[in-house]
Amino acid sequence: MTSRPKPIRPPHRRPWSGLSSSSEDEAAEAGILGVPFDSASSFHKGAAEAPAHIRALTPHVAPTTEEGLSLTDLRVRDYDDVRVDLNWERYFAAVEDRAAEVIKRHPLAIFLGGDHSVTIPLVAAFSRVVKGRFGVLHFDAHPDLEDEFEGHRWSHACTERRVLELPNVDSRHLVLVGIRSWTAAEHAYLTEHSEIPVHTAREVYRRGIEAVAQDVVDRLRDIDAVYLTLDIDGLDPAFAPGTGTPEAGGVSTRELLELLRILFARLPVRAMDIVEVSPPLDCNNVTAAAATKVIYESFGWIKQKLRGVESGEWRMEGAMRQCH
Ligand SMILES: [Mn+2]
Repeated sequence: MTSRPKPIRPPHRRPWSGLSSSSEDEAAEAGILGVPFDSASSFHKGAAEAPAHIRALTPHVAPTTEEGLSLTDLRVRDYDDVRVDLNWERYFAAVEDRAAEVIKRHPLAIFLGGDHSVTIPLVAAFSRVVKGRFGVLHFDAHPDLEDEFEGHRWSHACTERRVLELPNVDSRHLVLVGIRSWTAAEHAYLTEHSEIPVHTAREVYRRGIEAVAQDVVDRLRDIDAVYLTLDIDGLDPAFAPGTGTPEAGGVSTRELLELLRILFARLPVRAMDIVEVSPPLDCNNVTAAAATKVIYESFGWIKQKLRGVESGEWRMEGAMRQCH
């Protein structure tokens, strides 16, 4: 009997560009978990399709950063998705448990939403694992600070109110960036809680992303760990049209990458989620490609960090000097 040889695909034609070699790799630098849930979305849905869709793009992505840093020696472990359960409480409990394992095992945990409600169990998991004080960077067009929305405290408009209820988050360490739409209740809450730093999209435009990033670094400087929650609608709809609640006047993908580059170099970033990418609302994968770019750059930043923070910092400063 003759057996037909299996076609051999080049490494970057495999999921995660071939960086995810073993599903059992506990020593991987980055662990990835999908949370395909969008039932808490208040407007257009579709974010549940994002984890599978982003994965499907990755065989076509070259395993390098934008500055040519090779990622081929980086190890990534993909934990697949937390399969959706129609019992919302049981589902979020499962997400929290699975996420806690990923955060415990890997220097960087990357979570793919889902709508922004999934951040509630993800940050709860972070709180459980990290134990010490931690900071949260909330990149979003909206503050997500409603106490209850559309009859539920787990709406995607309530994410950061639930985060503030965790024992090891101080409201001074929840930093909002990209904001440009508020409900009356959110505005009242933020007026009452002036200790919560808010950097609007307009402030980013007027002061520049580096000045804003430095303020975020100063605010979170003495913190033990940082969680980044990235709502893709923080980007301008020109850069991220495929999302349920687009809001004009946002920051660019370039500015987001510069912000994250600075935060990764100077703060103990341990976990990141990317939420509200909605493939059925997207146009030529523009939004999913922005999310994928952020993930691959974060692979590069964590690689630089694990090989020594100094070199990461130096590379960043060097790159900045070249630009000026
Ligand atoms: Mn949000």
